[in-house]
Amino acid sequence: MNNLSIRADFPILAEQINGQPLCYLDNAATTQKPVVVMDAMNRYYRQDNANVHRAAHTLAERATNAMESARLSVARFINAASPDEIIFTRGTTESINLVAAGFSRILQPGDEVLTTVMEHHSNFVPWMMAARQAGAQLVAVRVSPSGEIDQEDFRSRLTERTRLVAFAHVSNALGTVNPVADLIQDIRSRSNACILIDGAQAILHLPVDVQALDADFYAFSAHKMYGPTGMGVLYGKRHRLETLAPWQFGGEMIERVTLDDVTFNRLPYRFEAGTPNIAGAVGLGAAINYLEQIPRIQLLAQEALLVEEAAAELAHMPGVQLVGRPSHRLGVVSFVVDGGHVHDVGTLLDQQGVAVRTGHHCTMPLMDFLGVNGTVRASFSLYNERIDLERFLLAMHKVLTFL
Ligand code: 7TS
Repeated sequence: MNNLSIRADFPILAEQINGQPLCYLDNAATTQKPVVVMDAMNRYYRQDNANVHRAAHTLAERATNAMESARLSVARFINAASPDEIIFTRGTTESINLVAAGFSRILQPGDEVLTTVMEHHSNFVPWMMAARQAGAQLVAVRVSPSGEIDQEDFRSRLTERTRLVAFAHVSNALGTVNPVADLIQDIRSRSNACILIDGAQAILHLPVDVQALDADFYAFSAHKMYGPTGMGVLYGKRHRLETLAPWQFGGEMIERVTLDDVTFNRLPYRFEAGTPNIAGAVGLGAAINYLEQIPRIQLLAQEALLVEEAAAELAHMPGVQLVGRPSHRLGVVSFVVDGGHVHDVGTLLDQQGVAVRTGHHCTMPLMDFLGVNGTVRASFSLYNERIDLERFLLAMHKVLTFL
Protein backbone atom coordinates (compact mmCIF):
# COMPACT_ATOMS: atom_id res chain seq x y z
CA MET A 1 0.00 0.00 0.00
CA ASN A 2 0.94 3.65 -0.12
CA ASN A 3 2.93 3.34 -3.29
CA LEU A 4 0.43 5.21 -5.44
CA SER A 5 1.07 8.88 -6.08
CA ILE A 6 -0.85 11.47 -8.02
CA ARG A 7 0.85 14.46 -6.43
CA ALA A 8 2.58 15.47 -9.64
CA ASP A 9 -0.82 16.22 -11.15
CA PHE A 10 -1.38 19.00 -8.56
CA PRO A 11 1.16 21.82 -9.02
CA ILE A 12 0.13 23.68 -5.85
CA LEU A 13 1.36 20.78 -3.73
CA ALA A 14 4.92 21.83 -4.63
CA GLU A 15 4.40 25.24 -2.97
CA GLN A 16 6.50 26.30 0.00
CA ILE A 17 4.51 27.76 2.90
CA ASN A 18 6.42 29.64 5.59
CA GLY A 19 9.62 28.09 4.29
CA GLN A 20 8.26 24.54 4.47
CA PRO A 21 6.79 22.29 1.79
CA LEU A 22 3.00 22.57 1.86
CA CYS A 23 1.23 19.82 3.79
CA TYR A 24 -2.37 20.40 2.69
CA LEU A 25 -4.88 18.93 5.13
CA ASP A 26 -7.85 21.23 4.50
CA ASN A 27 -9.50 19.13 1.82
CA ALA A 28 -12.92 19.17 3.48
CA ALA A 29 -13.00 22.92 2.80
CA THR A 30 -11.82 22.61 -0.77
CA THR A 31 -9.57 20.32 -2.76
CA GLN A 32 -6.68 21.37 -4.97
CA LYS A 33 -7.03 21.15 -8.75
CA PRO A 34 -5.13 18.89 -11.13
CA VAL A 35 -3.52 20.40 -14.23
CA VAL A 36 -6.08 18.70 -16.47
CA VAL A 37 -8.93 20.67 -14.86
CA MET A 38 -7.14 24.01 -15.18
CA ASP A 39 -6.13 23.19 -18.76
CA ALA A 40 -9.65 22.21 -19.77
CA MET A 41 -11.08 25.49 -18.45
CA ASN A 42 -8.30 27.50 -20.05
CA ARG A 43 -8.79 25.72 -23.37
CA TYR A 44 -12.51 26.36 -23.20
CA TYR A 45 -11.98 30.12 -22.81
CA ARG A 46 -9.24 30.22 -25.44
CA GLN A 47 -10.96 28.16 -28.11
CA ASP A 48 -14.66 27.59 -27.52
CA ASN A 49 -16.10 30.45 -25.46
CA ALA A 50 -19.66 31.49 -26.36
CA ASN A 51 -23.03 31.51 -24.65
CA VAL A 52 -24.88 28.21 -24.67
CA HIS A 53 -28.11 27.11 -26.36
CA ARG A 54 -28.66 30.50 -27.98
CA ALA A 55 -27.02 31.16 -31.32
CA ALA A 56 -26.62 29.17 -34.48
CA HIS A 57 -22.88 29.66 -34.73
CA THR A 58 -20.03 27.22 -34.33
CA LEU A 59 -18.66 28.48 -31.03
CA ALA A 60 -22.12 28.49 -29.43
CA GLU A 61 -22.51 24.91 -30.55
CA ARG A 62 -19.11 23.97 -29.11
CA ALA A 63 -19.90 25.69 -25.80
CA THR A 64 -23.27 23.93 -25.63
CA ASN A 65 -21.67 20.58 -26.40
CA ALA A 66 -19.01 21.16 -23.75
CA MET A 67 -21.61 21.90 -21.09
CA GLU A 68 -23.91 19.05 -22.05
CA SER A 69 -21.05 16.60 -22.22
CA ALA A 70 -20.13 17.60 -18.65
CA ARG A 71 -23.74 16.88 -17.67
CA LEU A 72 -23.42 13.41 -19.18
CA SER A 73 -20.18 12.86 -17.26
CA VAL A 74 -21.89 13.83 -13.99
CA ALA A 75 -24.84 11.53 -14.71
CA ARG A 76 -22.46 8.64 -15.42
CA PHE A 77 -20.31 9.40 -12.36
CA ILE A 78 -23.21 9.17 -9.90
CA ASN A 79 -25.25 6.71 -11.99
CA ALA A 80 -28.26 8.98 -12.53
CA ALA A 81 -30.98 7.50 -14.73
CA SER A 82 -30.85 10.48 -17.10
CA PRO A 83 -28.80 13.68 -17.64
CA ASP A 84 -32.13 15.54 -17.32
CA GLU A 85 -31.89 14.78 -13.59
CA ILE A 86 -28.62 16.73 -13.28
CA ILE A 87 -29.14 20.42 -12.47
CA PHE A 88 -26.08 22.66 -12.54
CA THR A 89 -25.86 25.05 -9.59
CA ARG A 90 -23.23 27.19 -7.85
CA GLY A 91 -22.59 24.47 -5.30
CA THR A 92 -24.09 22.34 -2.56
CA THR A 93 -25.49 25.39 -0.79
CA GLU A 94 -27.36 26.56 -3.86
CA SER A 95 -28.55 23.03 -4.65
CA ILE A 96 -30.11 22.71 -1.20
CA ASN A 97 -31.56 26.22 -1.32
CA LEU A 98 -33.18 25.38 -4.66
CA VAL A 99 -35.02 22.42 -3.13
CA ALA A 100 -35.84 24.35 0.06
CA ALA A 101 -37.31 27.22 -1.98
CA GLY A 102 -39.54 24.75 -3.80
CA PHE A 103 -40.55 23.08 -0.55
CA SER A 104 -41.40 26.39 1.11
CA ARG A 105 -44.39 26.34 -1.27
CA ILE A 106 -45.23 22.67 -0.71
CA LEU A 107 -45.04 22.59 3.10
CA GLN A 108 -48.23 23.23 5.05
CA PRO A 109 -48.67 24.39 8.65
CA GLY A 110 -48.17 21.35 10.89
CA ASP A 111 -45.78 19.63 8.46
CA GLU A 112 -42.29 18.72 9.63
CA VAL A 113 -38.86 18.77 8.04
CA LEU A 114 -36.53 16.27 9.67
CA THR A 115 -32.83 16.94 9.75
CA THR A 116 -30.01 16.26 12.21
CA VAL A 117 -27.89 18.19 14.69
CA MET A 118 -24.82 17.21 12.65
CA GLU A 119 -25.63 19.22 9.53
CA HIS A 120 -23.58 21.92 7.86
CA HIS A 121 -25.44 25.25 8.08
CA SER A 122 -26.13 24.88 4.35
CA ASN A 123 -28.29 21.84 5.09
CA PHE A 124 -29.93 23.35 8.15
CA VAL A 125 -30.72 27.02 7.70
CA PRO A 126 -32.49 26.63 4.31
CA TRP A 127 -34.90 24.18 6.00
CA MET A 128 -35.30 26.46 9.00
CA MET A 129 -36.28 29.31 6.66
CA ALA A 130 -38.54 27.16 4.47
CA ALA A 131 -40.31 25.73 7.54
CA ARG A 132 -40.72 29.19 9.04
CA GLN A 133 -42.17 30.58 5.84
CA ALA A 134 -44.70 27.75 5.60
CA GLY A 135 -45.60 27.59 9.29
CA ALA A 136 -44.03 24.10 9.43
CA GLN A 137 -41.60 22.72 12.03
CA LEU A 138 -37.91 21.91 11.73
CA VAL A 139 -37.02 18.82 13.79
CA ALA A 140 -33.36 17.92 14.44
CA VAL A 141 -32.34 14.35 15.28
CA ARG A 142 -29.76 14.05 18.07
CA VAL A 143 -26.26 12.73 17.63
CA SER A 144 -24.51 10.39 20.05
CA PRO A 145 -21.42 11.56 21.99
CA SER A 146 -19.31 9.61 19.48
CA GLY A 147 -20.73 11.81 16.71
CA GLU A 148 -23.17 9.43 15.05
CA ILE A 149 -26.83 9.91 14.23
CA ASP A 150 -28.92 8.57 17.11
CA GLN A 151 -30.94 6.04 15.14
CA GLU A 152 -33.52 5.49 17.85
CA ASP A 153 -34.18 9.23 17.98
CA PHE A 154 -34.29 9.26 14.18
CA ARG A 155 -36.96 6.57 14.13
CA SER A 156 -39.06 8.22 16.80
CA ARG A 157 -38.99 11.62 15.11
CA LEU A 158 -39.97 10.33 11.68
CA THR A 159 -43.75 10.65 11.79
CA GLU A 160 -46.71 11.00 9.44
CA ARG A 161 -46.12 14.77 9.60
CA THR A 162 -42.59 14.45 8.12
CA ARG A 163 -42.64 15.80 4.57
CA LEU A 164 -38.92 15.94 3.92
CA VAL A 165 -35.81 14.40 5.48
CA ALA A 166 -32.44 16.04 4.86
CA PHE A 167 -29.11 14.80 6.18
CA ALA A 168 -25.45 14.51 5.31
CA HIS A 169 -23.86 11.43 3.79
CA VAL A 170 -20.54 12.28 5.50
CA SER A 171 -20.12 14.90 8.26
CA ASN A 172 -17.74 17.71 7.37
CA ALA A 173 -16.94 18.41 11.02
CA LEU A 174 -16.37 14.88 12.35
CA GLY A 175 -15.94 12.63 9.31
CA THR A 176 -18.84 10.40 10.38
CA VAL A 177 -20.14 8.27 7.52
CA ASN A 178 -23.87 8.01 8.09
CA PRO A 179 -25.61 4.72 7.25
CA VAL A 180 -27.40 6.47 4.42
CA ALA A 181 -28.64 3.41 2.54
CA ASP A 182 -30.14 1.88 5.72
CA LEU A 183 -31.69 5.17 6.82
CA ILE A 184 -33.24 5.73 3.39
CA GLN A 185 -34.69 2.22 3.35
CA ASP A 186 -36.07 2.77 6.80
CA ILE A 187 -37.67 6.08 5.78
CA ARG A 188 -39.13 4.53 2.63
CA SER A 189 -40.67 1.65 4.60
CA ARG A 190 -42.50 4.00 6.96
CA SER A 191 -43.13 7.27 5.15
CA ASN A 192 -43.64 9.06 1.84
CA ALA A 193 -41.27 11.81 2.88
CA CYS A 194 -38.96 13.25 0.27
CA ILE A 195 -35.27 12.57 1.00
CA LEU A 196 -32.37 14.94 0.32
CA ILE A 197 -28.79 13.85 0.93
CA ASP A 198 -26.05 16.42 1.37
CA GLY A 199 -23.19 14.72 -0.47
CA ALA A 200 -20.71 17.62 -0.26
CA GLN A 201 -18.15 15.53 1.63
CA ALA A 202 -19.09 12.03 0.48
CA ILE A 203 -18.46 12.79 -3.19
CA LEU A 204 -14.78 13.19 -2.31
CA HIS A 205 -14.38 9.96 -0.38
CA LEU A 206 -16.89 7.42 -1.71
CA PRO A 207 -18.23 6.11 -4.99
CA VAL A 208 -21.83 7.39 -5.09
CA ASP A 209 -24.66 5.59 -6.91
CA VAL A 210 -27.81 7.69 -6.60
CA GLN A 211 -30.09 5.00 -7.99
CA ALA A 212 -28.79 2.38 -5.56
CA LEU A 213 -29.14 4.85 -2.68
CA ASP A 214 -32.67 5.75 -3.75
CA ALA A 215 -32.49 9.33 -2.48
CA ASP A 216 -34.79 11.86 -4.13
CA PHE A 217 -32.16 14.59 -4.15
CA TYR A 218 -28.37 14.45 -3.84
CA ALA A 219 -26.34 17.68 -3.65
CA PHE A 220 -22.61 18.27 -4.07
CA SER A 221 -19.97 20.83 -5.09
CA ALA A 222 -17.36 20.60 -7.84
CA HIS A 223 -14.68 22.31 -5.77
CA LYS A 224 -14.65 19.48 -3.24
CA MET A 225 -13.92 16.91 -5.94
CA TYR A 226 -10.93 18.57 -7.66
CA GLY A 227 -13.12 20.80 -9.83
CA PRO A 228 -13.62 24.58 -9.82
CA THR A 229 -15.39 26.80 -7.27
CA GLY A 230 -18.79 28.30 -8.11
CA MET A 231 -20.00 25.05 -9.63
CA GLY A 232 -22.21 22.35 -8.18
CA VAL A 233 -24.83 19.75 -8.84
CA LEU A 234 -28.31 18.97 -7.71
CA TYR A 235 -29.34 15.46 -8.67
CA GLY A 236 -33.10 14.97 -8.43
CA LYS A 237 -35.40 12.14 -9.41
CA ARG A 238 -37.34 13.27 -12.44
CA HIS A 239 -40.78 13.12 -10.79
CA ARG A 240 -39.54 15.07 -7.77
CA LEU A 241 -37.97 17.77 -9.94
CA GLU A 242 -41.10 17.99 -12.03
CA THR A 243 -43.25 18.77 -9.00
CA LEU A 244 -40.86 21.40 -7.68
CA ALA A 245 -41.48 25.04 -8.62
CA PRO A 246 -38.52 26.86 -10.19
CA TRP A 247 -37.01 29.47 -7.91
CA GLN A 248 -35.11 31.82 -10.23
CA PHE A 249 -36.51 33.23 -13.42
CA GLY A 250 -35.08 34.36 -16.73
CA GLY A 251 -32.91 33.10 -19.56
CA GLU A 252 -33.01 29.48 -20.65
CA MET A 253 -35.48 28.41 -17.99
CA ILE A 254 -38.27 30.10 -19.97
CA GLU A 255 -40.15 28.16 -22.63
CA ARG A 256 -42.56 30.89 -23.75
CA VAL A 257 -43.50 34.23 -22.35
CA THR A 258 -46.21 36.74 -23.32
CA LEU A 259 -47.16 40.04 -21.78
CA ASP A 260 -49.22 38.28 -19.16
CA ASP A 261 -48.09 34.69 -18.89
CA VAL A 262 -45.08 32.39 -18.93
CA THR A 263 -44.35 28.68 -19.33
CA PHE A 264 -41.11 27.10 -18.20
CA ASN A 265 -38.60 24.99 -20.08
CA ARG A 266 -38.20 21.25 -19.59
CA LEU A 267 -35.73 19.62 -17.19
CA PRO A 268 -32.96 20.30 -16.45
CA TYR A 269 -33.09 23.85 -17.87
CA ARG A 270 -36.11 24.98 -15.87
CA PHE A 271 -33.82 25.22 -12.83
CA GLU A 272 -30.92 26.90 -14.63
CA ALA A 273 -31.87 30.57 -14.93
CA GLY A 274 -29.42 32.98 -16.58
CA THR A 275 -26.14 32.24 -18.31
CA PRO A 276 -24.73 29.19 -16.57
CA ASN A 277 -21.17 28.65 -15.35
CA ILE A 278 -20.07 27.02 -18.59
CA ALA A 279 -16.35 26.98 -17.79
CA GLY A 280 -17.26 25.56 -14.37
CA ALA A 281 -19.14 22.72 -16.02
CA VAL A 282 -16.14 22.08 -18.29
CA GLY A 283 -13.89 21.98 -15.22
CA LEU A 284 -16.23 19.62 -13.39
CA GLY A 285 -16.39 17.34 -16.43
CA ALA A 286 -12.57 17.33 -16.60
CA ALA A 287 -12.37 16.52 -12.86
CA ILE A 288 -14.68 13.55 -13.34
CA ASN A 289 -12.74 12.29 -16.35
CA TYR A 290 -9.60 12.58 -14.23
CA LEU A 291 -11.15 10.65 -11.33
CA GLU A 292 -12.24 7.95 -13.74
CA GLN A 293 -8.69 7.56 -15.05
CA ILE A 294 -6.75 7.28 -11.79
CA PRO A 295 -6.89 4.14 -9.59
CA ARG A 296 -9.47 5.85 -7.42
CA ILE A 297 -10.59 2.89 -5.35
CA GLN A 298 -7.04 2.01 -4.27
CA LEU A 299 -6.27 5.66 -3.56
CA LEU A 300 -9.43 5.95 -1.45
CA ALA A 301 -8.39 2.90 0.56
CA GLN A 302 -4.94 4.45 1.09
CA GLU A 303 -6.54 7.73 2.17
CA ALA A 304 -8.90 5.96 4.60
CA LEU A 305 -5.94 4.24 6.28
CA LEU A 306 -4.13 7.55 6.74
CA VAL A 307 -7.19 9.10 8.38
CA GLU A 308 -7.65 6.15 10.73
CA GLU A 309 -4.00 6.33 11.65
CA ALA A 310 -4.19 10.09 12.21
CA ALA A 311 -7.13 9.57 14.59
CA ALA A 312 -5.35 6.75 16.45
CA GLU A 313 -2.10 8.73 16.83
CA LEU A 314 -3.85 11.92 17.96
CA ALA A 315 -5.87 9.95 20.51
CA HIS A 316 -2.58 8.94 22.15
CA MET A 317 -1.12 12.43 22.35
CA PRO A 318 -1.28 13.85 25.87
CA GLY A 319 -3.66 16.82 26.05
CA VAL A 320 -5.35 16.04 22.74
CA GLN A 321 -9.05 15.11 22.78
CA LEU A 322 -10.67 13.73 19.67
CA VAL A 323 -14.06 15.28 18.94
CA GLY A 324 -16.24 12.50 17.59
CA ARG A 325 -15.19 8.87 17.48
CA PRO A 326 -17.49 7.49 14.81
CA SER A 327 -17.23 3.79 14.02
CA HIS A 328 -17.11 4.63 10.31
CA ARG A 329 -15.02 7.71 9.57
CA LEU A 330 -13.81 9.13 6.27
CA GLY A 331 -11.61 12.06 5.35
CA VAL A 332 -11.72 14.05 8.57
CA VAL A 333 -10.34 13.98 12.08
CA SER A 334 -11.38 16.71 14.53
CA PHE A 335 -9.82 17.45 17.89
CA VAL A 336 -9.20 19.99 20.60
CA VAL A 337 -6.08 20.56 22.69
CA ASP A 338 -6.25 21.10 26.45
CA GLY A 339 -5.31 24.67 27.30
CA GLY A 340 -4.88 25.70 23.67
CA HIS A 341 -7.28 27.74 21.57
CA VAL A 342 -8.02 25.96 18.30
CA HIS A 343 -6.96 29.03 16.28
CA ASP A 344 -3.58 29.06 18.03
CA VAL A 345 -3.12 25.39 17.15
CA GLY A 346 -4.00 26.19 13.53
CA THR A 347 -1.51 29.08 13.41
CA LEU A 348 1.28 27.01 14.94
CA LEU A 349 0.63 24.26 12.40
CA ASP A 350 0.60 26.78 9.55
CA GLN A 351 3.99 28.07 10.65
CA GLN A 352 5.23 24.54 9.96
CA GLY A 353 3.59 24.43 6.52
CA VAL A 354 0.62 22.35 7.66
CA ALA A 355 -2.79 23.64 6.50
CA VAL A 356 -5.77 22.61 8.65
CA ARG A 357 -9.05 24.31 9.43
CA THR A 358 -10.09 25.54 12.86
CA GLY A 359 -13.40 26.78 14.22
CA HIS A 360 -16.99 25.61 14.04
CA HIS A 361 -16.84 24.40 10.41
CA CYS A 362 -20.31 25.89 9.78
CA THR A 363 -21.82 23.35 12.17
CA MET A 364 -22.70 25.52 15.18
CA PRO A 365 -25.61 23.36 16.39
CA LEU A 366 -23.26 20.35 16.41
CA MET A 367 -20.54 22.25 18.27
CA ASP A 368 -23.12 23.39 20.87
CA PHE A 369 -24.42 19.86 21.17
CA LEU A 370 -20.93 18.42 21.72
CA GLY A 371 -20.05 21.25 24.13
CA VAL A 372 -17.09 22.67 22.22
CA ASN A 373 -16.57 26.11 20.66
CA GLY A 374 -14.76 24.67 17.72
CA THR A 375 -12.21 22.07 16.70
CA VAL A 376 -8.99 21.67 14.78
CA ARG A 377 -9.83 19.67 11.70
CA ALA A 378 -7.33 17.79 9.55
CA SER A 379 -8.90 16.51 6.35
CA PHE A 380 -7.34 14.25 3.77
CA SER A 381 -7.87 13.48 0.11
CA LEU A 382 -6.49 11.30 -2.64
CA TYR A 383 -3.15 13.09 -3.05
CA ASN A 384 -2.23 12.92 0.64
CA GLU A 385 0.50 10.44 1.43
CA ARG A 386 2.22 9.00 4.46
CA ILE A 387 4.65 11.91 4.41
CA ASP A 388 1.72 14.29 5.03
CA LEU A 389 0.60 12.25 8.01
CA GLU A 390 4.12 12.15 9.40
CA ARG A 391 4.64 15.88 8.92
CA PHE A 392 1.31 16.62 10.57
CA LEU A 393 2.02 14.40 13.59
CA LEU A 394 5.50 15.83 14.00
CA ALA A 395 4.10 19.36 13.78
CA MET A 396 1.47 18.48 16.39
CA HIS A 397 4.16 17.23 18.78
CA LYS A 398 5.88 20.61 18.40
CA VAL A 399 2.59 22.46 18.93
CA LEU A 400 2.05 20.56 22.18
CA THR A 401 5.44 21.64 23.50
CA PHE A 402 4.50 25.30 22.86
CA LEU A 403 1.10 25.19 24.53
N1 7TS B 1 -22.56 20.55 3.21
C1 7TS B 1 -21.43 20.02 3.70
C2 7TS B 1 -21.48 18.69 4.37
C3 7TS B 1 -20.23 20.70 3.53
O1 7TS B 1 -19.10 20.17 4.00
C4 7TS B 1 -20.22 21.97 2.88
C5 7TS B 1 -18.98 22.80 2.78
C6 7TS B 1 -21.44 22.44 2.36
C7 7TS B 1 -22.59 21.72 2.56
C8 7TS B 1 -21.50 23.70 1.57
O2 7TS B 1 -20.81 23.53 0.38
P1 7TS B 1 -20.55 24.76 -0.60
O3 7TS B 1 -19.64 24.21 -1.65
O4 7TS B 1 -21.86 25.20 -1.13
O5 7TS B 1 -19.88 25.81 0.23
N2 7TS B 1 -18.05 22.57 3.81
C9 7TS B 1 -17.00 23.34 4.14
C10 7TS B 1 -16.16 23.02 5.20
O6 7TS B 1 -16.29 22.02 5.90
N3 7TS B 1 -15.21 23.96 5.31
O7 7TS B 1 -15.41 24.85 4.34
C11 7TS B 1 -16.52 24.49 3.60
